Amino acid sequence: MKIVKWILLAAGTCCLMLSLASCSGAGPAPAVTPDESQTEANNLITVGFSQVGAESDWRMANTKSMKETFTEANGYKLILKDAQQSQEKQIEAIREFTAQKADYIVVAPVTEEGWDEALQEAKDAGIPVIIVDRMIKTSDDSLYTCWVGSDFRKEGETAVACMENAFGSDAELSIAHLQGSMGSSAQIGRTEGLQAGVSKNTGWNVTARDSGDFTQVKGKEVMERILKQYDRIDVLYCENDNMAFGAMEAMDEADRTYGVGGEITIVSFDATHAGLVATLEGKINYNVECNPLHGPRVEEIIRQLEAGNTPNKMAYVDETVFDAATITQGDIDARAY
Ligand code: GYE
Repeated sequence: MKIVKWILLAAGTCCLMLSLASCSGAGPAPAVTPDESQTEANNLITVGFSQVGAESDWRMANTKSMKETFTEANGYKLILKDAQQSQEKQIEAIREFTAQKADYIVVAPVTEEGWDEALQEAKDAGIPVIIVDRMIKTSDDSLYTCWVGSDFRKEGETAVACMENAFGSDAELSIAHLQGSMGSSAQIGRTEGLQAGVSKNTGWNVTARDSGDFTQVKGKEVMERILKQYDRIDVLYCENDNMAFGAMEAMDEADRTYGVGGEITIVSFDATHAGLVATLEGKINYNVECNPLHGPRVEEIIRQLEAGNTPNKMAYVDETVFDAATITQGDIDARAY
């Protein structure tokens, strides 16, 4: 393909030189070299990426990973659209990428439901769609080529196992549950994990439950309300680090203690750099990892597709959990996000 383009370009250049020579009369024809940058631009693989937004540290790290991977130097042209948490904007972006005839469409879907129509249009245009991070619900699996992300239900189960170890299964617990963006896979899976723990451990009660939309500001607001309403909270089950930071502000202002040796045990998710610092400081008791570095994973999928191979339809990322009692500075230093 590259060779064909170069031959055409070289032939075009020769014609141009000949015609310049014939009409200019005297003097040598000016040297016309192929526009190399133009040639390279034509060979780039175009990737349209519809990102959820910029709601959390996790999300920023995810965007950074995609930007660092899909560079021109690596052979890509990345068209990144930030949907500011709006599914409508994501659908618009998918339609734009389809109209632009992108080589690949990558979507980090804000919620699970409601993608079929836009994905069908992409499929009809012959554009492979890669779903990343959260998952979609569809009755037709052929609407996407593959998915890579986390097992959110398993993350929830890991968090519950930490609570069982800490309190024992017959403990009486009053749990405040701060949920992420409703309808997102990360919220659904982590909530399901907790629900399973509550059904199993009969002394566990979810005293308060509300969504903080994965943001620090809303996490603080929701926690303020919860603290005003309930005197006894044993565990804050918080579906991401940023909401935990907001909740900590609310607890500080209300003079409620938390973390190691505190009144309220905090279980959080993501284990971002700042989240791990808070874990090492003993402010967060347990932090379940969620890895946002999907850029290279998506690129590997694209490489396989370019080579005519069939990548795995679904790929889960390996993840761990950090405990305030055992985390080390080395764990934080090893963190790339
Ligand atoms: O946990 C949260 C972000 O979908 C895994 O979204 C992602 C979640 C992550 O806003 O911080």
